[in-house]
Amino acid sequence: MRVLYIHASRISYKTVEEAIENPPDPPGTGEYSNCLIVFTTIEEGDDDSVIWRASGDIVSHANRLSVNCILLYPYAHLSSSIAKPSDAYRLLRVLEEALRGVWSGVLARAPFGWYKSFDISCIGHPLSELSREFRREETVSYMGVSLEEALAKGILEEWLLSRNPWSKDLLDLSRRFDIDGLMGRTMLWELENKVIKELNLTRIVRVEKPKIVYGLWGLSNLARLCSESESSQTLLTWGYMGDSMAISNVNPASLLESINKRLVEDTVRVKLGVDGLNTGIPEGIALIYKARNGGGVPLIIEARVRGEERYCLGPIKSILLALLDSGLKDADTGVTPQIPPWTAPIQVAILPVTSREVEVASRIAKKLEGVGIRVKILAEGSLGSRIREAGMLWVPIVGVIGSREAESNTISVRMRKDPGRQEVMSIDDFIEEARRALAMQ
Ligand code: A3S
Repeated sequence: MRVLYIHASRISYKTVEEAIENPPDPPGTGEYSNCLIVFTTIEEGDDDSVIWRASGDIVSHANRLSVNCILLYPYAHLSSSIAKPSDAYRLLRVLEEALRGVWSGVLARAPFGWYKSFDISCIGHPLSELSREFRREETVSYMGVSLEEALAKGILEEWLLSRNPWSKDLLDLSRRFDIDGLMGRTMLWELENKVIKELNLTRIVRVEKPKIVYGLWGLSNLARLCSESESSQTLLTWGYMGDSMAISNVNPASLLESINKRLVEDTVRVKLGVDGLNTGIPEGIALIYKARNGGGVPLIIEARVRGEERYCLGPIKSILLALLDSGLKDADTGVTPQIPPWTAPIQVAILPVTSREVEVASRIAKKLEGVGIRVKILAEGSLGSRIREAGMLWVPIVGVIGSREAESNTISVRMRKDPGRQEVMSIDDFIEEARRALAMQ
């Protein structure tokens, strides 16, 4: 389906002569002001789901222009593969009904099947001329109707359709955590290893990358991969670290909860199969995490595939981004955001107050690395800016060494999970405390 939008201060038209045998609409004239004219060509293969998607776009454009009228103008000239008149007319009526359900202004439709003369005064601002095309997507439907129709009828929540669940804040945060760089890969490596170990995954299978992994469209892709995968206890992987999902016969909800309980608390259960979302899975449930800005992130699919209970967890990168997202939700309520210490790329930051303490800081860092802890010495800039830098990276443990601590072979420690408490302890006690705090729960 192709449309041409014209924002006109005025349009008038009148039928001149019949363009097809027995046009379905009678001859007539029309005149409208401050109108969004939608020249519409219905193309071969268009179906109701295309119409529902177009209706959403038309209304949002009409609202953006704050016009007081939408004029549907049947127009057979925007495509070289136009639908035959009977199909075109039926779908234009469906479009008119779909718009009537969501548009409160004047809604008009020019007569179908006629040659018409018309006068238009296009306003000429940057959004006053736009063209769009709408294509059929996989026939994903919900409760037996297209997703757009389910949305328009209020049986499906808008945020579940969102394909981009991540807010600007989250994208800024994931850049700060360098999600595609070394820091991010460390976090994904830790998560992937924990998933493989806890779910006892015994094989890794390469699959093609799903087109979309978020929202209901993404769920439909992941569910298809889940149902096609030969057996459970498998890690399906399609790219870099974290581009993978676990297929197991062990329900991963408790694993997800142990990583961060909000990843399960902040989810919506969507029924799959016959009276839910048709995803190629006969029956099941999907847990979709509701992102801070209202998008949908499928995290778990519970399914019955070929008679076997089967669970799909992931993609791992979605889990990591949802982790950061739930941290931002905590920050919204004044709670210090955290990540599981065992995933933190920097687990301990050591801050020598002056250059005189750098040497002792290095000695402590070496001892921590010796027991497998990821540590970084922050020595550049003022102490305040370095404490802020450690906070911006959600570092679980920060140790400060001034001249007093250096002389008494101690360190002043602040645990992120208890920001009010600051404790001076011996280096050996500190190393024991760090090992305990950073152990994988
Ligand atoms: O093609 C003759 C007239 O019949 C209608 N029509 C279509 N409209 C949209 N999509 C299709 N696939 C159509 N097939 C037929 C139109 O009303 C068309 N008339 N000359 C203009 C009227 O200004 C016109 O396209």
